[in-house]
Amino acid sequence: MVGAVIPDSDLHGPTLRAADRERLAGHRGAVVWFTGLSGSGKTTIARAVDRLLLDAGRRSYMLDGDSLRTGLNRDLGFSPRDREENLRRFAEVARLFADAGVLCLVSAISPYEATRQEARARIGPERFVLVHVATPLSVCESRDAKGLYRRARAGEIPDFTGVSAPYEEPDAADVTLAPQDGDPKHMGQRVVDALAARGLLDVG
Ligand code: ADX
Repeated sequence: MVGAVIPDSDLHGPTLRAADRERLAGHRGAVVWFTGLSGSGKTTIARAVDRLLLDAGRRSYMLDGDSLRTGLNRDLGFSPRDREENLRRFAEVARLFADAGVLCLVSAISPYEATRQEARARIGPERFVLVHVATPLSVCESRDAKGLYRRARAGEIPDFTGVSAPYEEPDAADVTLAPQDGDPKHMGQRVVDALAARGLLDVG
């Protein structure tokens, strides 16, 4: 029967500690944070990672800029202050997923080094993996899947990352992916390999 024996201590502290949940899941709770320009391929690679993890029996969940910005973060725009708040909320939500024993895949431009470092510190460096999708601006702009670069160049979108707002290259990415590293599926596999090498896909 479920819950037949409940230690008294569970009624007074956190009911299940993160370690208990990880044991249940069979792997670590962690955050894989993809940073890079708009159109760099962050979300596509995160989808590949999501699929690979699911097929390997690991629980993962994706949070991406476009989806959070229509809900939780719909009050926020693209000023430096709003981007910082956007990413602070990303980090808080991702941290909860990690506590729940899930491998949380965050995909957001996250253009500031300081904000990425704050996310790493808040979530915990032992369970935070920064993936830099280092697709050059010229490539992102030539793809222009959403037509945003063209509009930004025409002055229709202010503060556009890479055009009229900064993107600070990460100082210390755990994984760096460039176009010559292959297609999104190969890149996804590289990320999964990095997670395995860090011991995040099993409980020790
Ligand atoms: S972040 O800078 O705060 O991390 P986030 O990843 O949530 O950005 O959102 C980026 C997405 O919003 C882009 O992929 C693009 O579709 C859209 N967008 C709209 N306006 C802008 C802008 N001024 N700069 C960058 N992206 C924008």
